[in-house]
Amino acid sequence: MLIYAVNYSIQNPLGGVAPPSGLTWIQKALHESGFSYHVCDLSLAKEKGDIRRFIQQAMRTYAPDAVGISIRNIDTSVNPPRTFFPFLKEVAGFVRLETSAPMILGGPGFSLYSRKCMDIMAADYGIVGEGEVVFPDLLKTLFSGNGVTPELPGVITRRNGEFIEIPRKIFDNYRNFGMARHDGIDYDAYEKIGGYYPIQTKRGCAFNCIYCDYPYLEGRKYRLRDPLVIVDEMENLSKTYTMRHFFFTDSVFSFPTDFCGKILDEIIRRRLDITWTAYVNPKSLTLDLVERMKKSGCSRVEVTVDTVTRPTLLTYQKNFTQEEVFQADLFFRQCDIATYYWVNLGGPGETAETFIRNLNHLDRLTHVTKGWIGVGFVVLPGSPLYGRAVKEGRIEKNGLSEPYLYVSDQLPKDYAEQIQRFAIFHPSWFSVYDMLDDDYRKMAMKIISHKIRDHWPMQGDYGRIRHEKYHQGGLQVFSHETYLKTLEEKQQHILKR
Ligand code: B12
Ligand code: SF4
Repeated sequence: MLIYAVNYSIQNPLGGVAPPSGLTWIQKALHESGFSYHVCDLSLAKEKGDIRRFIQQAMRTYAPDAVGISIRNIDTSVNPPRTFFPFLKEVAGFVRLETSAPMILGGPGFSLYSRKCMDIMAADYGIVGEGEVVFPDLLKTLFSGNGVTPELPGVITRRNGEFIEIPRKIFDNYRNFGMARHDGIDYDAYEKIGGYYPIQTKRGCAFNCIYCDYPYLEGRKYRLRDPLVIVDEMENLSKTYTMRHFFFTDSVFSFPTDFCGKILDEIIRRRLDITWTAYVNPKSLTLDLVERMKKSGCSRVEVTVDTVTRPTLLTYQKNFTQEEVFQADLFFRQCDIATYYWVNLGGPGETAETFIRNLNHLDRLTHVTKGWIGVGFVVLPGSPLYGRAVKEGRIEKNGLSEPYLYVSDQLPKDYAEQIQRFAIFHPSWFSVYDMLDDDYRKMAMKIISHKIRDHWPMQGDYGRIRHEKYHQGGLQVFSHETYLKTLEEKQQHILKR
């Protein structure tokens, strides 16, 4: 049994709909090793009560010999971060009520917080990192019944109450993994909730942005799939189900640019009737590549610039220059590609001066379909920021069992008010602070309940309403402390209801 443990409450268009992409690769590996499997996808549960029902039904129907749980999310990664550990504990509890079969954990969230997950979920085994090779091998060893503790790369388990952890491995033969298997995933249900097929073209990121754990999760060297196989997979999916939308799950889809170009050319050559979106980086973008993006069905790009001043681009260790950010903005405008910008102010090295300069530079971007301003970074195990936070005495070495948010202590006192004012005068920009506005929440609820995939026009409308409201005196800006306090009160109120 493969359980996709994604909290149903964040499976919505604003948080991004994410089908179990890791499990598509696990399915493929199990199939090739001769195992049969069933997927229990908790992210399709609509109500809280469905979680137990989904698990119970799946367990009683299939009586599995082993249960693999895919742990994707650990927290919301916004300010303040909300942890999903209680949800994960609940999932494990429901599984244990049904079976004593070995429980094996994996997934990106697990790879970041393996010990904590093992503890709160009382799991038997976990696999840190990629699962294609190790998961079937672990099952074979367990089912062979010789009682040997499997010494396989990435496996974590306990012996006499102590953790045993075998170092993980990054697999060089990724290119030979071929094509993921999507048969256990209900893409028609995902189509109804505004989903995208997850499709991976490579693993790894050679850059070293300070807050980022993707190189830790996927490796620092690019491992590329065959472009023909990638587009075969896309073509098969688009012919099998009704959904037409793809999300390239690569850390950065646009880099290396020549590899990205080969995939785009193949989609264009086959005239696939699809749309796609992806994380795109300003590094080395050319007008020619952006034109091919448009021609191959790009519906929007997600650009994680994070910061735009020269000093903070350096402290954030971003791999592109300020000039490349503005150049990319121009290309997207020329090709009329919708652009979501992700900015995170208040990270390491941010000062009062760079903070204001950042806002001024954001004002210079000409083609922002939607922009999001976050404050601070959740410190992720495996990221360079982790080491810096330890050095600065913010967190203890090996002491990260709960999400910790890193916010620069040199920000101007009224940074929250400044972000809100910036957004009010730039209707395409939003931030965590909008979440306290009832009109924003209403708009978000409408998007969620009507499953509106392309929701930026509605957000743009809200941006304009917000501007008018502010002028009419119906909208006050507030401090970060007030934000935290009010958010807490609102959440308590919802919990009571
Ligand atoms: C693409 C992506 C997205 C896309 C997904 C689009 C789509 N259609 O799928 C979008 C933008 C929607 C998105 C949204 C969010 N994301 Co995101 N996302 C990613 C990203 C870059 C890739 C995930 C992926 O698909 N990988 C490809 C698959 C093949 O790899 P995999 O899942 O890791 O699976 C492998 C192994 O983990 C393992 N494995 C997986 N399952 C299992 C199960 C078992 C039993 C075993 C043994 C092994 C195993 O084997 C697999 C094959 O090798 C990761 C970062 C990363 N580089 O991993 C973040 C990541 C998963 N996201 C993260 C977060 C937080 C979120 C959001 C909550 C953000 C938010 N506040 O909205 C939302 C949640 C959405 C949701 N509904 O769950 C975090 C989760 C960790 C954490 N801090 O909680 C990550 C790790 C990024 C980070 N900052 O660290 N995301
Ligand atoms: S933020 Fe993007 S470019 Fe930077 S290290 Fe992470 S995945 Fe690579």
